[in-house]
Amino acid sequence: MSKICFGMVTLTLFVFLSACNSTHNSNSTSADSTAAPMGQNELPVSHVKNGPPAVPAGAKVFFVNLKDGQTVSSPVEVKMGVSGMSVDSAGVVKAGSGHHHILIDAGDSVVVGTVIPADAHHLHFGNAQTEARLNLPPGKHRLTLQFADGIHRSYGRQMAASVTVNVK
Ligand SMILES: [Cu+2]
Repeated sequence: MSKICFGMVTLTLFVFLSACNSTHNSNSTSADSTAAPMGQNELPVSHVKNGPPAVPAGAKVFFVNLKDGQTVSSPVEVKMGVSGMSVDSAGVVKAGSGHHHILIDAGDSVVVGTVIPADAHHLHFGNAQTEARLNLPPGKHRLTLQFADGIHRSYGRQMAASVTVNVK
């Protein structure tokens, strides 16, 4: 019982802090140069308001073992690759870091800064996984790798890659 209560308090506090942080960010865009460093979890200023940390130049994601147009059988083994950024568990926003997502028949990227939904078409790999097995029905399917920050905010098109596979 007390554990549950503690959890709820923590969650409430987290939401409260997040809300404060959002408000702070949106109100301080014109005063960023005067903002004092607050700690290592503070989000760096980026090109998107309340968006993820900036993507390092040249960083990208790629399917290690799948090529566009490849015929595969289900369950489909997927190896998820990234270069120029590191893979970490979800929870904390760190510059140059994030985790993988696979979009199944759900477009070629998620708009930068958008929190990626969690449903049957948007899979999160928030334990820093780099491999997955997908059960897919026969036919053509569009698979998209989408990298996002520690709180699931998409890094956008630059950190996305897609292939169409033909499931036997
Ligand atoms: Cu996620």
